[in-house]
Amino acid sequence: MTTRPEIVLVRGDITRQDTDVIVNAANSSLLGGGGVDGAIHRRGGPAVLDACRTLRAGHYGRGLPTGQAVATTAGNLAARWVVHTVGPVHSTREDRSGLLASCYRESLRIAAELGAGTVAFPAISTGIYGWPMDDGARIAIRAVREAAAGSVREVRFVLFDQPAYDTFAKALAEDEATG
Ligand code: AR6
Repeated sequence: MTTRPEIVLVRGDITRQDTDVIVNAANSSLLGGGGVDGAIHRRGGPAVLDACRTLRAGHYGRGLPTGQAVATTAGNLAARWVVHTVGPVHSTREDRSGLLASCYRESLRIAAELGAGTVAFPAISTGIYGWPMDDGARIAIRAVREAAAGSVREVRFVLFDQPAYDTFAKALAEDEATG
């Protein structure tokens, strides 16, 4: 029997989470940036960047494609691993929601491969990549509900401010209502 992970919403800073995995909203270079990415590298320290550089020197020589995910050490963070994923830049001309769902699905697949019990996600693509929060929240919750999560018993969405938290709470309630 596979049990679905519990979805938990918290308002806070993802770099402060004590989950086994924290997910980074990275870019395909894997070499850092602003937003969540900058905060994770700052608090995780050089071990995270070193691990990313090693990935770039090996299998990910061309970078990590949008919608995919890869794990590294979490360095000085409380988490055991960082799973880096690359969200799509929002577009009004093209539907990229499948790529955004893939970020959540692939991150959970990697977390389960590691045997992680708890995973913290930021609202991927809803910052610098411009995704509207309500749509980003709906896609995130649906993707997590539908994913094969293996060992993962808790998925924690870490929302940076109250409007983001409220938007996720509404999307979660609506998703539960529609089954
Ligand atoms: N904890 C939790 N959520 C946060 C934090 C934090 N410490 N900091 C920001 N957020 P973003 P993206 C929220 O821009 O849109 C980077 O330069 C933020 O309010 O971090 O996927 C990468 O290198 C927003 O709701 O990620 C890429 O180039 C959400 O996290 C690019 O940004 C995601 O915002 C990725 O852009």
